[in-house]
Amino acid sequence: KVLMNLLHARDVLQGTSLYLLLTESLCHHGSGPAVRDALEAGLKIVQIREKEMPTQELIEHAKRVREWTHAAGALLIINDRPDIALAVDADGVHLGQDDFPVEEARKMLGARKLIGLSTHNIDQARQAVRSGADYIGVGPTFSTTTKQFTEFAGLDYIKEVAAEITLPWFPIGGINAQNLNQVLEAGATRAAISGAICGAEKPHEVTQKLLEMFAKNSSPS
Ligand code: TZP
Ligand code: MG
Repeated sequence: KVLMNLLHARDVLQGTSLYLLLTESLCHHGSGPAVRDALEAGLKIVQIREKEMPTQELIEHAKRVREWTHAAGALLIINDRPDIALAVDADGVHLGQDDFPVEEARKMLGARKLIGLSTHNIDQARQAVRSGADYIGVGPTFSTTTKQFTEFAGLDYIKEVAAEITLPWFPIGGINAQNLNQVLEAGATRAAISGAICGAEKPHEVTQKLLEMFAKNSSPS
């Protein structure tokens, strides 16, 4: 069963193009309706990203999203918190450069959980591969109000990653249905998106549109 889970989570990750970062405060109609809508449209990976939510509330929230993602055959990743990923039996954790080091998180989570790492330049991407991360975030691509940055990695960083990184990787930062084609043209086959889905009037429609754009481009490899 452990091996099955391991294979399953990595298979879903390999086959997935669209990654949703779910944040309550960005959601037009609340995060529950947004994520259920997106899952119904075919989303296969969700990250709960709540920087301010008290721990107990976060656990209850994550347990609900865990049920919905399980029902949809989708992965659940928790931002920043390996402890909560374990508590709710999420599929993994997403870490930033200043969070738990990947090696330490791996000791806590074991081989069967996924660990993602945000990277902002090619040296960090290479280091992420060496650290044993399962996938990387690549950004920020465009300007965004979801997170404050001083520097943009832009489309050039996507091109660098496309040329040499073989782990699954997700461009992130200000990506939406209007600019996704630029990201795909730069060599990406996947993307991580928050505001454009959570904040949409109709998250189902936007998710469907984004998934169609990926499908037209090529399948993730
Ligand atoms: N890391 C890099 S950009 C970003 C994070 C968490 C925010 C992504 O959100 P949006 O709304 O898709 O720009
Ligand atoms: Mg973090």
